[in-house]
Amino acid sequence: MRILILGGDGYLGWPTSMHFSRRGHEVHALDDYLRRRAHTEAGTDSLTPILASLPARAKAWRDVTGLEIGVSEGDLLDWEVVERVFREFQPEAIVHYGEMPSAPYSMIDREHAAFTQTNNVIGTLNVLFAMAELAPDAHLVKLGTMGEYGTPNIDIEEGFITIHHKGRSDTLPFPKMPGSLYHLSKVHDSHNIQFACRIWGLRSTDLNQGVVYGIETDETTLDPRLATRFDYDEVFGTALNRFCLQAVIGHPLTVYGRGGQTRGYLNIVDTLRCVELAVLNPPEPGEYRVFNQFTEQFSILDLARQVHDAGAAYGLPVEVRHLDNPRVESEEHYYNPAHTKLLDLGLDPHLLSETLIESMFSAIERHKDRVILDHIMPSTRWRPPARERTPR
Ligand code: USQ
Repeated sequence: MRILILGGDGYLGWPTSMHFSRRGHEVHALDDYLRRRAHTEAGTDSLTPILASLPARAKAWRDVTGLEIGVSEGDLLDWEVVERVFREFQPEAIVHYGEMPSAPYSMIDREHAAFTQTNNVIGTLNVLFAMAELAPDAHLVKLGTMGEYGTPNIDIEEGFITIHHKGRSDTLPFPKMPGSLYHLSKVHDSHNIQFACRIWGLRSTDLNQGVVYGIETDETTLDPRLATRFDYDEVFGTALNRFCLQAVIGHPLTVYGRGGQTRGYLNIVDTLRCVELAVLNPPEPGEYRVFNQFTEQFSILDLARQVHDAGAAYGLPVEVRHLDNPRVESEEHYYNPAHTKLLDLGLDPHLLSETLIESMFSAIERHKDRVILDHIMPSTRWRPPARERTPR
């Protein structure tokens, strides 16, 4: 199959490109290096050293495996780029990771919020128009997020809920109450994608993914040049990856608030398998479907305790520290989202166990001299500090 990977230079996009290439698909990866630029501006970097560009990564892939990954460097906001890639590559499936992925980044200030929403919403709109005009039979596999739902006090369904209201009923999109302007950008995308399916007859799978952890996949370990990035800073690093790195370098684990915040989590190798299952089992034309993509749920404190215990077994003394929560979110809440559709398609989850945490420790240890300490503690706050009231 011809598979276009948008955001093909990222933490998930690059391993996904290699995963499909190795399984005999024709892969083309597009990226504008947004994340690399954001790191350069902030003075942060990936823990793992990664090659300097997509062409360099594709060359390393060819050297190691003899396989080709086509690459383009360009921005989804640039219609000429999008049109050219769709016209020349004629994708049958599009895996769309090509967005600004960080909740804290979107909450830094007005400029970062506007950039996040413009970049994500308009980029995706361009993809939808390119599909409608140039690849109407293609299947869009879009990376959404579990955070679109927020933490409602009822069970979360996979995308839709049947509502009985004043004697009538209908199946409607599940209500969304996201917790950041980044998560909101994905809600806006979901509405636009569903519209394009309903009105233009496109087909799409929206993968509402939980928080991903892990550092290695079957392909990244073939050669050091094929490594994927690993972020641990407060803006781009996600909870479990940050905790594992903090344990290795002897930094207290940064639990925000009471730590009862519960989210769905999955291993990076399961992300690749979920995306593959979605691509290989496309919906009908006109269909918009949603899969909740995670394998287990944990509270932040559960995770911190697991890292603490794995650290003890590994010989790392780990301290768990509760910080003032920089975010505005519930620290104790009900959480019970459905996640059966990917299991029904054949997902065989890699569950978190001490062995996996220990294997993350050893992968992190190899690069611990690269850690930039200044960017581990959170500094982005959801609410500006309360202003002093000036007496009248
Ligand atoms: N948290 C801590 N300590 C930390 C980092 C995070 O307690 O050092 C807490 C946060 O307060 C939050 C939870 O851990 O309650 C998850 O935070 P996160 O930074 O790991 O993940 P999040 O901001 O939700 O975003 C990440 C990805 C995003 C994806 C999302 C899936 O960056 O791209 O959409 O996970 S989900 O969380 O299901 O919405």
